[in-house]
Amino acid sequence: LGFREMRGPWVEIAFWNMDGMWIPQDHPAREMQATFYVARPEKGIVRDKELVEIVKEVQETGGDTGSLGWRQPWDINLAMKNLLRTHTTAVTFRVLGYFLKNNLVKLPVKFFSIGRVFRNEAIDWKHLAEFHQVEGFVVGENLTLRSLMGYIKEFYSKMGIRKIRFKPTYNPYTEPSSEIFGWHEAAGKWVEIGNSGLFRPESLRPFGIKHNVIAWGLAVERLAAILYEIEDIRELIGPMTSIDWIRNYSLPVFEFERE
Ligand code: FB9
Repeated sequence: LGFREMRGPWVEIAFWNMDGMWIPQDHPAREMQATFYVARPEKGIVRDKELVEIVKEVQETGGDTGSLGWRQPWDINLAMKNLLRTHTTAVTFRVLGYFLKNNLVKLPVKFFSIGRVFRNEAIDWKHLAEFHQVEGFVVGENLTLRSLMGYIKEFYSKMGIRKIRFKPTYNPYTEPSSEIFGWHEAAGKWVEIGNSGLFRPESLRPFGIKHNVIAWGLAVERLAAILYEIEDIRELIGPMTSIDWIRNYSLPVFEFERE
């Protein structure tokens, strides 16, 4: 689909994992029971002081975005805390902060990432403390919710999923936001196969981006669990995984549409 791959660090600064995309400092995702914080070194740095200034403004008052902001004091110390990234959207904002803020790329810009993310969640047959997130984003002229839906349909059709539905949802950094559902023939039911949205002006303003930015994400382990008909996600990653299965697995027989 003409996307370039982007990568980022597993140990991230809260600034890139949350503050830069306008997640408020009292958001539940920040709490210990959702995020792994690093004790040593406890803090990181963001060299772009001007960017930090604008993020503070937009967090507190909305700055000149027309938004009211979160109307609470923004503490830079919280934003400099080191943590294990909870989503690869942190990579997206590093790329927005570097390539787009410094006009190093011309539009349309299409990047994707596939990387490990960490959530301090209870481990069970469906949840792991770490999984691989896939994320794609596009910055371009006149992108709309329809463009996002179009990209998502094209993306999943490459994996043989053609019947797709969109259900409104909430993310602190996107509005509108939509859960993505795919019709799973074998299971005879609609399965939630991802999440998506248009980044908020408050999330884009600090990076000087005036264009709409569309993005979506999913979990590789969920995809693999359905494709390989695996009940317990712990069979896919972690101590319960059988090395023989990993070594001898063959790709499921679903045809990627060859160009
Ligand atoms: O992957 C998910 N489901 C899925 C994906 C593919 C699949 O393959 C089948 C062959 C068709 C089957 C299932 N989900 C996202 C949906 C649910 O499983 C959800 O309950 C769990 N989600 C994870 C996070 O859980 C806390 C999956 C993970 C997830 C959720 C959101 C994003 C990424 C991964 C995102 C995002 C995003 C949104 C807006 C802008 C940028 C990124």
